[in-house]
Amino acid sequence: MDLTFITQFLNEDLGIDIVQFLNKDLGTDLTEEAILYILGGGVFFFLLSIFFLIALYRLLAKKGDGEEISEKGTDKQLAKLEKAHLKRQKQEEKEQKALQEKKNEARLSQIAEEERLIQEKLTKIEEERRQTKVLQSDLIPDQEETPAEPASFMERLKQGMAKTRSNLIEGIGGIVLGKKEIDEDTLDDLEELLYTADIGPETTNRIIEVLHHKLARNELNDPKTLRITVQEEIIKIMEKSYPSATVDHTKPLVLLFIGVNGVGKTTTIGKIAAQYQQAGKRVLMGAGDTFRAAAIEQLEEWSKRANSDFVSKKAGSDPSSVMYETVSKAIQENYDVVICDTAGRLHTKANLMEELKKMIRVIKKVIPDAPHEIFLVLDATTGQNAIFQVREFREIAEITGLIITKLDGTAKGGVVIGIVNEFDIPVRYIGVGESIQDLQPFNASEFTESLFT
Ligand SMILES: Nc1nc2c(ncn2[C@@H]2O[C@H](COP(=O)(O)OP(=O)(O)O)[C@@H](O)[C@H]2O)c(=O)[nH]1
Ligand SMILES: [Mg+2]
Repeated sequence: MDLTFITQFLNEDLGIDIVQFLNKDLGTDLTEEAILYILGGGVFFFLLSIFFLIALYRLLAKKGDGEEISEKGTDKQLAKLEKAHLKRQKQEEKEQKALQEKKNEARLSQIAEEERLIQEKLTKIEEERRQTKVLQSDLIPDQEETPAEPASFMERLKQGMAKTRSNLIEGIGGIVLGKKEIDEDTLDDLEELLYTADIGPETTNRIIEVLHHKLARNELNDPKTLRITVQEEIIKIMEKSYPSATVDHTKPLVLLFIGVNGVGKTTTIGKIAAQYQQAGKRVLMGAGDTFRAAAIEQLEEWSKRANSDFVSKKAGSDPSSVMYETVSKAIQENYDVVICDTAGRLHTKANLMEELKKMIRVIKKVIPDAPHEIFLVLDATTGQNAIFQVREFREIAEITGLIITKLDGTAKGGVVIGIVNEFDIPVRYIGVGESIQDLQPFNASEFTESLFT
């Protein structure tokens, strides 16, 4: 191998004469060839060791990398495991939560169901209690019915109207107390009083307007004139008259009673039946309130008390078929008066309308001009609610007369004035108690008298 390039490189490029340096400067005795081999070997070993070092370095580096890589891989795996664990944990939590929610829901609906059952039981108890009360008061002959000295109807009416009267008269007295003359403030106070006396907004406005006119014309100077003007205006309202109703020559005379639950329909039917019977008429009752068995029993008891006959079907039957049977029987057996009871506790107005319309249609099938009277029964103690009921029922049936019950002891008797003023339907009867003689034909002037004296 030609190694002269080494000496050439040392000599020419670095300026070192290696032969001279070794032999002369260091005193060795080496041939140029030997020096060249030594140098060549040196370079060879140098290059070889560099090569080894590089290889070693790379080997170590690779090992390091590997360790790092495998460390990285483990971390990744750990993170993955951690993530999966978290996911599973979350899933479990979610399932646990859903399960708890389901449990809560089930518990809630169980509680709601329990509540509903309790409510149902309470309603049933209340209904039974009420019915027992109604039946007791209706079945057990009333001791008060035959008092030693029976008070006249007018006396009972006055007694019954005592609260309404004192509210109105004492109320007006209180407003004008200590006043020498009447002004707008006085009229405002009076307006409020009339509202609270259940006269109704329309009628109150009518009375107040008249007073305003009088005040403007200087015709309302003192408290006495104010009281007299109110009284006169109420008398004017109550003066409305209608042709007498009962078609005496009609046979059978068919009367249909309508109105909301509890106003006194069945009781009033019993009282009217008793009065017809006392007048020598044969009366047949139809139990059109088929809603509850107790309602049928109540009418049956009244029919016994009133010595009249009675047609019924089992609870839940179609009231129209009861109407049909009652009216047909009345014709066949020559009854003078037919009185039909109805239910007032239907859930919706549409239902009530359809059922009543059907009943009227069925009655007309047997007697085309019947029912000869459709009486709407109103409870005076409900105050202005009675006015709303007239409006509602007027849409359902052609009401021919109103009956206002429970005028005994109520402070809301003023509602009769509102009803007379607002509707062109005659008030035919008023009730002032639970016994037979406590129902009388309505007499407007007697009623007005009961309001002021
Ligand atoms: N104080 C009083 N109670 C009455 C009068 N008319 C009816 N009642 C009572 O009102 C309650 C309901 O009467 P009821 O005839 O069953 O009403 P219906 O649901 O409309 O048939 C009963 O307890 C009756 O005794 C009345 O003029 N004065
Ligand atoms: Mg009834």
